[in-house]
Amino acid sequence: MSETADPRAGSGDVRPWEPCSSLPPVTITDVKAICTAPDGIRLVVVKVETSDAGLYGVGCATFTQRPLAVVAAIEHYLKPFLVGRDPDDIEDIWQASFVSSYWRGGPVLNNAMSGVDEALWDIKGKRAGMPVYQLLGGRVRRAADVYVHANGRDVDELEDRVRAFMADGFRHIRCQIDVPGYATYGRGSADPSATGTREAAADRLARHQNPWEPGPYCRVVPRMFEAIRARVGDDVELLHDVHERVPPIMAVQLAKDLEPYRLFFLEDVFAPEDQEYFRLLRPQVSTPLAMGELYVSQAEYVPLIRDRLIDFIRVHISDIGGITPARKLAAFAEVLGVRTAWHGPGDVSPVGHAANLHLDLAASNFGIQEAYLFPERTREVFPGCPEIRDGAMWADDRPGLGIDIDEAAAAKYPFPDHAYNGAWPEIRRADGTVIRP
Ligand code: GCO
Ligand code: MG
Repeated sequence: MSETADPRAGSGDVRPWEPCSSLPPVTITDVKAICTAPDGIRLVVVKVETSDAGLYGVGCATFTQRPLAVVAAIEHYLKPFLVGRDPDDIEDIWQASFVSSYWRGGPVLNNAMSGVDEALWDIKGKRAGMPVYQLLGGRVRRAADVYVHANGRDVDELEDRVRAFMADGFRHIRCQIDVPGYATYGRGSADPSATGTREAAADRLARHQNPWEPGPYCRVVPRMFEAIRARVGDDVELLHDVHERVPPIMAVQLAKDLEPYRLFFLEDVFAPEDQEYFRLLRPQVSTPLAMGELYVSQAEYVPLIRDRLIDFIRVHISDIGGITPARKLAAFAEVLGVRTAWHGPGDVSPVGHAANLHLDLAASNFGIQEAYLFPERTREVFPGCPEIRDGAMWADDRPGLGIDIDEAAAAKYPFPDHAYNGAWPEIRRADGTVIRP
């Protein structure tokens, strides 16, 4: 290989192959972490810049409970490791980055890698002149059906929210309800539009000071679905997130109690540490089961997919390292009849939602896409934020991921100066025992 032929000469890069000859050679010149919180939720996005002026990519690296640790992993380790490399070498860069820390994996390092990985897919699409879903095999559907979050202090308020979403064309609706006197998961602020304000954060923190008890929760939820299903009928898909909080045997009973209400899926009935209980639950109920937002490697999914113990994988894509591992996991799941339901709350950046969408459009085993209705100030920071209408998320034919970040607008929304820097406030049982959030 002649030294002059390789534009990376001297970069210390030891790959034994030439850059792609059908495209002008280009190298990575910068890897930047951009922090912004337009909705009061800490988001981290990576921007990979190249030697081709104007050619850059963006990727989601959002781990909202430890964002600054992800920024350090990006700036101190991935940036020096990647500058000078060929952005076309997505798989090689992912594999080399993964083992470069020797002790590898985990949400911090995976989120840092995801920001780079998604940005490289964005760049490859731009260089190829096509959207990422085309690089993944092309569309198999016109849009990705989504589910949205309805919650209420009581069944009447919840019914109002469900009916409002149904009137807006949504066909899949997650239902969560207060358990009076307890700090229950899934209750956004009283006013959803206030989600990102300091008052809402204080409100959430205050509510989290309440205790939480599994007994009252396990009694309220079946009554909620009995009432909601009776009031809104069968022509809407209802979902629920247990959020890993219930002792496993009580979760088994809860899943059985919910069977008559024909949920689209029941999520996180167990904590990752208790996943072997799926072998006890699976033969007892036909309620579809969704699991996995807390997993931080493909390997954790293997027994659940291999043995068909779940129906949907709930991958927070940046937590396992980006599009590159996610598309392989989706393919493995397809072989075993398990569907995708990529994690998509407010603490996945709009760039991450765009990555979800491109995978959704190209996967034959697509199940459902979780959506977050970003407010206008967030959409201002992220031009090209995927459009949601008629109960689905839509992509257009723009090359790459089809989304950008306006760095000036992002700078208008620094991380909140909140005491916990994004960590989840602890939640305790009535006797003071701290529990999983
Ligand atoms: C979901 C998740 C989220 C998580 C949040 C943690 O199903 O969307 O459970 O609501 O709680 O992403 O930061
Ligand atoms: Mg969840």
